[in-house]
Amino acid sequence: MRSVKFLILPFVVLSLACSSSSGGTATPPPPPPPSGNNVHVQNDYFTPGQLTTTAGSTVTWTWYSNGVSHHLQFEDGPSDAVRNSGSYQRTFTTSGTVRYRCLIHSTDYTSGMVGSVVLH
Ligand SMILES: [Cu+2]
Repeated sequence: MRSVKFLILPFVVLSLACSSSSGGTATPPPPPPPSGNNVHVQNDYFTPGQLTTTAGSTVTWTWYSNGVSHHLQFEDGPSDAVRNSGSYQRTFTTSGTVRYRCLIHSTDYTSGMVGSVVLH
């Protein structure tokens, strides 16, 4: 009898811990804020929306979108494939401002899911 109690108790504790999250789909915690030349692709925005760095820098966009697809289209031409995970890198060689957007969640480079890289 005593050994049965010891088997059941951990199971009950685990069940209670798991039932505290509501709903069926667990949402992972938000990622820590990006630092350096990093941008997070989230739903439906970029963090930071404007990244300031130096010409010659490589910027990395990493998807934290919980499986939702987003896309990068740069105003000066390059684009990434539509994706829902992973990352994309681009090296900027000249100074100036390059705007970009997610084609799925914006209609132009000024509203919706838009961002920019300012290069000095
Ligand atoms: Cu998007």
